[in-house]
Amino acid sequence: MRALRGPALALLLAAALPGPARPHPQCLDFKPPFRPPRGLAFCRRYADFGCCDPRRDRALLQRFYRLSARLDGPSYAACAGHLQELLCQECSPYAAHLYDAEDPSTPVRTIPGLCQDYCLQVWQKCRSIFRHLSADRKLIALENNMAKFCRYLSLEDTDYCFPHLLANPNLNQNLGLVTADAEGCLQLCLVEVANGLRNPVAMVHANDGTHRFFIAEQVGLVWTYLPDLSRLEKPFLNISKAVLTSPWEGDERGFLGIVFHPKFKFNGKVYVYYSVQVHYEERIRISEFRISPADMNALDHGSERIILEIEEPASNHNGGELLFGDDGYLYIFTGDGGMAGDPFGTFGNAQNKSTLLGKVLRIDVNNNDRGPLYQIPPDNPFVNDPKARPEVYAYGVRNMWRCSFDRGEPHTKEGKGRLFCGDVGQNKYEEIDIVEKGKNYGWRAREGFSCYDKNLCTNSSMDDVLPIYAYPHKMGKSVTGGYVYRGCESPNLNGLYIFGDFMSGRLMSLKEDRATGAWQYSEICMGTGQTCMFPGLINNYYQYIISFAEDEAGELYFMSTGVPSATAPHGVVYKVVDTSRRAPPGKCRVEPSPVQVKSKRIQFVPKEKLIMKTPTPRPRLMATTEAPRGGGPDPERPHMPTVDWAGQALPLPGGRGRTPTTPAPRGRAPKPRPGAERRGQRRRKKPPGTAPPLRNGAVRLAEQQGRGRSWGRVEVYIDGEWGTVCDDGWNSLAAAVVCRQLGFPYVVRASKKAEFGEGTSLRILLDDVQCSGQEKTLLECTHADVGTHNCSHEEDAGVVCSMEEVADR
Ligand SMILES: *[C@@H]1O[C@H](CO)[C@@H](O)[C@H](O)[C@H]1NC(C)=O
Ligand SMILES: *[C@@H]1O[C@H](CO)[C@@H](O)[C@H](O)[C@H]1NC(C)=O
Ligand SMILES: *[C@@H]1O[C@H](CO)[C@@H](O)[C@H](O)[C@H]1NC(C)=O
Ligand SMILES: *[C@@H]1O[C@H](CO)[C@@H](O)[C@H](O)[C@H]1NC(C)=O
Ligand SMILES: [Ca+2]
Repeated sequence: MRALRGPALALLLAAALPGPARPHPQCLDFKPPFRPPRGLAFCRRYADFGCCDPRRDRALLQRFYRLSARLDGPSYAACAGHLQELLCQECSPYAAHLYDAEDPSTPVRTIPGLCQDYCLQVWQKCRSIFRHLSADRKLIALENNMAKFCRYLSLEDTDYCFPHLLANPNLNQNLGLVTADAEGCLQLCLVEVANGLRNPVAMVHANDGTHRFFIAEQVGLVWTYLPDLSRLEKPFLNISKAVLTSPWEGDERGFLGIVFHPKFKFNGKVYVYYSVQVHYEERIRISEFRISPADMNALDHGSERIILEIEEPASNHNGGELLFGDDGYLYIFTGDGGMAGDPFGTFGNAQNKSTLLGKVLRIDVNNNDRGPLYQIPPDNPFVNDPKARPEVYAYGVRNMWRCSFDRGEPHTKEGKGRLFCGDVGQNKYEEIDIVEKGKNYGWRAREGFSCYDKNLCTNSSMDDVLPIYAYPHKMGKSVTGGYVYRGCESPNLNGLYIFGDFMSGRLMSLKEDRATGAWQYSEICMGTGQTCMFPGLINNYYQYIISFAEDEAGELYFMSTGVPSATAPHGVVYKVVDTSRRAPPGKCRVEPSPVQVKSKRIQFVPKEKLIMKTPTPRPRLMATTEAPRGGGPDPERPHMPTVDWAGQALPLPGGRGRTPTTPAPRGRAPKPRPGAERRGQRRRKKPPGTAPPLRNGAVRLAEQQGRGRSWGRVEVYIDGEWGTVCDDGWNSLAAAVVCRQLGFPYVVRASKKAEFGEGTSLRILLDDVQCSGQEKTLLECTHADVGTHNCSHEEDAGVVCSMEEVADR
């Protein structure tokens, strides 16, 4: 066990898994192979893809010169080729396999595992070269016994030894390309980056070279994280007192967005977007804060200036994204004001340019220290339209949840500045839009590509822009917009727009066909088999995908939770990693500028583990390979990472390490979790211990549209089962009981006739419910006997509740 000791060893063991039946591409530093930045002069076979960069290649060449100087003329002629081949296996994409470095519990070989026929051939002609190649005394001792010698150098599986492995089409096809499963689902992996968060809605960076990141929780707290993933004890911002939200799952109100001014480094300004209640009126508020003069990791809480407030007629559809464009202007993404079907006014808010709801707004907050808090950019599209608010940049938006500007292709900058958004749909379709100035994105005339309001939709003067992609509700019911990947560490993902769905937990991607401009869809799954079998990587995540993020270096993250409540600390931040090809060593190194820390640091402790679906027990190693080889230090042994394994192996933000985890019992795989499933192993089950025990008469809402949990079909829990209420006499008194049970003080209306869908998978449990409105549960109202009814699911009852008094429209 040279080179791997102490914490590094513990970490290795934690990552130790039942060994592969087949090798997978992995280098001796435990990371995926890469495409060398320039060609290789010596190990040319691996010039396109492998584990050596030109520097390592030169070192191998030097070693070759040193070793061949020890050979006489005839030996050189016969053996130089073999010598080169043996040396160059360190550059093979399967190096870890050939040197037995995949299983950290066995010693690393000094000579790559050889196929028997090849070994015999080399032994016959050139066995003397081995004593120069390896200091392994045991090997040298076997030098004169061909059978024992070659057995000692053999690899367990004869197909995967050198050189047969090179000719194995299964291993060499698609090498270096993103792996997809049989259904075309791209196989990616994750790194856990932060956890224990309460509905993490946003993760942003300051663009100031510090590579800090800041994670916002819906309750109104923002935390500072350092590049080593430690969190500062003192919050960056705490406006939880002002922020309006509730513990109810799916509440769309709260702290929703944060963005650093592009010149934050110089002006210390940060903008936030949150829900507030002002005199019984619900609003969204966009405020400016300044950095604290005394602490670069905290905002000055007294510096708040309210830039803009917009009244919200209902508790859902509050938008929440804030972005700065390359133009230096602040983009604000509002929702249509809520309820269902954008019911306000003659044709809804989204198509009404004289309201700020259902819009993308663009304002200028630069030079606002004196005079107005914001100005209208002179080239805003409707500045000359007297019927339009001048802030409007684009309209016809329902509830854009997460937008991003494309950073552009790293070298050519192609695609830079494109504005991608996920717009949450009504009953049928979720969509991805590219937002452009002055354009109409269709809502409520259109939902996705289809008509929602037929009268509006057929009006040719609509002239709306269709989405680049829309998906039906069988795939997910609430889109979460993501990012075009432009990071450094996963080069194969460059140009892929990666997004997800809050309800179904599906991860998805779109790639533009540059010739046709069409967007091609691929689902993203979590890597199975050996795809994610690298130290520190996991392949599962919680289902409710809340948001995506980019760090300062452009790497991609997403946040999800197992319990989508603003008070449940089950949110995790994941970094997305493609193991099919990494960037060449050193290419993605960042050097964070120093941060002065005044508060206590809380070290990050990862909790999630790789899930092996069907662990293949690793065959016992052959007796000959069990003895530790290579007793003494060998100056000429293959290049192995020596120390700081923990600090180097993990592709983390800032390239720093993380705290080692407790070693897992060796040779046993972590048990697959309940709820892990093939499609991405997203977890549907809540973490244990979070659900309160159910009482008779408990209620829940099913078939929510979008993110709203304030309305839906009523489901009631009686004697161990969930069922529906079907009732033609269902009224607002009964609905009031349900709303109050769910924590909403107001009922907007009682919904009848299965408006929110038929709960056909459940039994009808209640009928003829008559309440005074003051009961604690529906069971306290008079009702027909449980399970006795003379109605069908077509009459399933629902409710529309509210946190505030709203007139039904
Ligand atoms: C945030 O502020 C509230 C009061 O405004 C306080 O009760 C709470 O403890 C603060 N939280 C943190 C983590 O500082
Ligand atoms: C558009 O919105 C404005 C502001 O809310 C409102 O006064 C007006 O009545 C709306 N127009 C229509 C046609 O609904
Ligand atoms: C189509 O829309 C325009 C502008 O919104 C409106 O003036 C016109 O009356 C509409 N036409 C019909 C047939 O509804
Ligand atoms: C269902 O039963 C109630 C009384 O229990 C009765 O008033 C009502 O007419 C019945 N409805 C139908 C559709 O049979
Ligand atoms: Ca649309």
